Amino acid sequence: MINLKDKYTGCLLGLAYGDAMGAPYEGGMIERLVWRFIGKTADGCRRWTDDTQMSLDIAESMLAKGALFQDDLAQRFAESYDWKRVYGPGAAKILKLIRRGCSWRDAMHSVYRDGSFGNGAAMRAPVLALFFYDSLDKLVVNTRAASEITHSHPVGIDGAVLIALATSQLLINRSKEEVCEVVVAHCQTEEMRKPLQVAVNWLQQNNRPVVSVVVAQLGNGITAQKSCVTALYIALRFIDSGFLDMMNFIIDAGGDVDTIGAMAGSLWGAFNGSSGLPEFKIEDGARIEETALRIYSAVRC
Ligand code: R7I
Ligand code: MG
Ligand code: MG
Repeated sequence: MINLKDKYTGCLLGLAYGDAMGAPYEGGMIERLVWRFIGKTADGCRRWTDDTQMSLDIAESMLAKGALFQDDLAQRFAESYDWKRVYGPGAAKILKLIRRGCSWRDAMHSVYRDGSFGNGAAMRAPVLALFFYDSLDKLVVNTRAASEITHSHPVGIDGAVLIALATSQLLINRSKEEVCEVVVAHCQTEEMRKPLQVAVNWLQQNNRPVVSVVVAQLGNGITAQKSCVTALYIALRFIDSGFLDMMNFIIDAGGDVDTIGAMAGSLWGAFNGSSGLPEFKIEDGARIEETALRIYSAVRC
């Protein structure tokens, strides 16, 4: 049986591995070319992107404050913003506004009137499960609060809640069926319910469609609707296989590879622990592991 401490580091490192392994495949020709030049540290470690950065921001804010404070978190998101981490276009605008002194409550509606339904809240949601894995209610409330700063659209929030809940259930060794039950019970939007039903049916019937069918039915895009269920489905399908088998499937699926990789990577790591992860030279690996252990100590004492 994998111990909880190993699952904490597995979850956060799994997120960063999925992000860093997927990043070279994200975007068009120009983005990929730029990433060839900036995607590695001087000592050959693979860099991660906004997915990991915003997860670390949440962890550091909550560890410093002892709870989730939206004002502090918004400030940290804004201070960490760096174009080299390839943020989503709407999120980048919001964070730059906050940096210039605009309140996050005003900034969050400045790009999309109803808030963003991008997958930017979901990609950073697994870390919330590390804080609240033992209370579904607290996990939902805090995930919503952490999402709202940049993604107040109901679909953006629904995707984040889905990923946070699934992470929490895998941390406590729930079966695929139990994970699906919890996420279906909490799903609030039709946009998320539709692909979720498809994925649940595939998992129940042990139907293993080829990658093109997965992409056609569940999506591989930058919106929550087109990526969160995809990541959940792939993580559950590969939960008893190797991390690299899962990542190869995600790379073949294409699209928003770093973010589907980050979400699926954290789910896989939450179940299998860091001892199941492959050897991989990643930027700031020690810091990521230490952050997970600090959360573990804060939650368990
Ligand atoms: O969601 P977000 O932070 O992007 C995250 C993605 C991940 O792939 C990261 O790795 C990074 O590369 O970016 O950024 P947003 O800009 O808020 O949302 C992403 C995209 O979703 C937008 O650029 C739009 O294409 C789409 N989108 C919307 N389109 C129309 N109307 C999000 N909300 C809306 C909307 O309300
Ligand atoms: Mg990214
Ligand atoms: Mg991405």
